[in-house]
Amino acid sequence: MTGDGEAASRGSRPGPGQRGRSDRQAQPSHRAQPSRQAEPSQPGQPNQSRCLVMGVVNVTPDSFSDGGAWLQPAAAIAHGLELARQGADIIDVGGESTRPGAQRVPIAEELDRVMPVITALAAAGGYVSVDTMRAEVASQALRAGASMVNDVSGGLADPDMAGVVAAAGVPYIMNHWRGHSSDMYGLATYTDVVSEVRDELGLRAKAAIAAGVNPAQIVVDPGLGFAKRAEHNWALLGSLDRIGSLPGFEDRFPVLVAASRKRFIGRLLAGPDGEPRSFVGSDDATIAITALAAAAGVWCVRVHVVPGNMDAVRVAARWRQAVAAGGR
Ligand code: PMM
Repeated sequence: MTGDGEAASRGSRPGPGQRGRSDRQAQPSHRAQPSRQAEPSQPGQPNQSRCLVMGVVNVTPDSFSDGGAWLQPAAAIAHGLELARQGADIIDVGGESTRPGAQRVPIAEELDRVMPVITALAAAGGYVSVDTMRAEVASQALRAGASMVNDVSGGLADPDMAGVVAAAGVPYIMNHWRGHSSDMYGLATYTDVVSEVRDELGLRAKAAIAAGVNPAQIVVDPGLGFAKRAEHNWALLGSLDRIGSLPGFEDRFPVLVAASRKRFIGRLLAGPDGEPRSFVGSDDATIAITALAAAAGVWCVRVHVVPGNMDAVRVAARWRQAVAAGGR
């Protein structure tokens, strides 16, 4: 059980809005709950008293941040179990790199990469998210025990994705996206990035709901690095309070932030020679972003390293509690 006493069995767990899957009228109540004391999470058990921590397992040879490290199933499974042991609330398993310029992986290869890992982690009791743009991969992953779909294309890459999510009644992370990695920087043109990302996410959320997805199961993500340059990423991080409130929706959606090890952090921290900081060398800065994002009320952070980020969300929960108490 979580510190909040939530239902723990897979499939009956509450989604991001903490409501049952049949509650179609329900709107997300995603805000962190500063009035409650943050409690340490248990492996695989989402804990809504603070911002959740999603640990990343990239089963790819070429992800920009950790490509190749977890390509073998045994290594990926061991890594996922370690992230859960460290307290990750969700383990996000993906088999297709989205680094800038990446070409698509054939579906058979994506399935070969992720299915043994998802099957093993779910069987071990982990709360597993499948990071895929393909409806068929999502469908097979959910049948194998995944509890959540993380679609970096927000449903744009595969028109069948929303139907799969709707039928399964699981939480659905919808990332802001404009096109595949092979040409995404050509799409990084904005007049007002925050407004345009909100508008486009709103359209994606409406399309998902029209396909039957329960609005209470939708989580939105500004899509840092996806058709965005550094200045766009920083503008979005500086406006996190606006990301969850989408045009045409009265209530806010929970927000996920995935800044971990992204290039714009390495560039900010470049040395005097202009050389960007390495991906691993950006981990402390990722923790700083996690603390700020969690203090701003985001629902979840997606990270490569759990312990420091877990400390950051616990500090942020206590910080929010103090802010809510108004100095008393
Ligand atoms: N970024 C990556 C992969 N999956 N999922 C969501 N929801 N949001 C993201 O920004 C996101 C993602 C690419 O980063 P990685 O190669 O380090 O996993």
